[in-house]
Amino acid sequence: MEQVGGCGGGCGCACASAEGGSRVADDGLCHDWTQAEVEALFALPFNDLMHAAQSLHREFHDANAVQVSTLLSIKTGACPEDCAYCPQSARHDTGLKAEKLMALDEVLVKAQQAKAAGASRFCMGAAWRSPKDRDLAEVNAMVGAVKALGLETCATLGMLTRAQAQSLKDAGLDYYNHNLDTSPEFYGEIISTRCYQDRLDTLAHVREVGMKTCCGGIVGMGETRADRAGFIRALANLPQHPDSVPINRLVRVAGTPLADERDLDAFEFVRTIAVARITMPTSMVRLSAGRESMSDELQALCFLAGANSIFHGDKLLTTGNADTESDRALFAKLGLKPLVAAADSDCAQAA
Ligand code: SAM
Ligand code: DTB
Ligand code: SF4
Repeated sequence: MEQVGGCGGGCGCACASAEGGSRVADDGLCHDWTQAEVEALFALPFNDLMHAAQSLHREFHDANAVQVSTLLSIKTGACPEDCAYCPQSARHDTGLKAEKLMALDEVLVKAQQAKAAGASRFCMGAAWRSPKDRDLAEVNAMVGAVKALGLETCATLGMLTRAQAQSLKDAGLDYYNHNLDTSPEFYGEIISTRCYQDRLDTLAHVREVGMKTCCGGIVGMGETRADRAGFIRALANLPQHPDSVPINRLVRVAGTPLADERDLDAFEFVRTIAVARITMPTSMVRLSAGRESMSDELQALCFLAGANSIFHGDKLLTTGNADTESDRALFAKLGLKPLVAAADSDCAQAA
């Protein structure tokens, strides 16, 4: 088999660096992928790519366990940002009804339902550029109450200062989701109201206070393969690999600038998952938005490529998700089991 290149072999795969030496950092992982190396992974024959991804996957994870999260939009719509994909931007006429921050007791009912349906993590999303301090106090109360149900907690509230990150951490938040979304080069085509560095700064604040990061992005927005490689490279070269890496396939929403975007080729989507798995071998890779329009066979290929996390529940934030009954049937057909939350890590590492 061709060498997949780049990691020096230290992260457990069959890679050899172009220079011949080990490039493994203190955490045993590689954070210095070149664009050429990541593009070379994308260009591998499909079977070789899948083999490399599945081999690494088995080294670091239980191959048949899938982590299950449920999303809730706790504050919907009227967002001042201009993200071209997003139905919640006030700049796009998507017909979405804006709603204010949900009450704590309503959130708790949803969290209980999610737990009963098998979720181990509950992720609360708000359509904010960044939270105001009085909003954060309410979110902190939600975090504490959801955690008390025995669920892992995750939130995605926009940009955070370090003090805001600390306050969420103190409230018991386990994960903060903040996506890079795409490559640094393509980013300006999609969002103009905040820059890549703003996102990197928020991720740094989250890491600095010791919270786990959930960071990924979207494919199928009209980007090139080089952009997809640049996006994965940006994630893999972060000072710490994100604990969770959500890979979203664009959900096209009428009224957004990307409503008429062409479908991304299904194999290219699977390749993106595989390259994420190879470059970030210990991270949980989430087959995220877009599952509603995927066949069982495509989802199975994504699991084979190393995806080991999903969003479960009828809704994502504002759009539909794969039907819960279909998920149950798919897990049964594939012999997959929901991953039970570990005390301090969601990564079922073999090593
Ligand atoms: N407002 C916060 C922010 O942007 O940081 C948090 C919520 S935002 C909806 C979270 C993520 O959802 C985005 O970064 C994007 O990756 C994803 N997302 C939003 N709309 C999407 C769509 N139509 N298709 C796929 N993913 C989408
Ligand atoms: C992520 O990367 N995907 C989720 C979660 N993080 C918050 C959100 C997907 C949103 C899809 C569009 C919607 O439902 O509004
Ligand atoms: Fe607002 Fe987040 Fe949607 Fe961007 S992705 S418009 S910041 S809710």
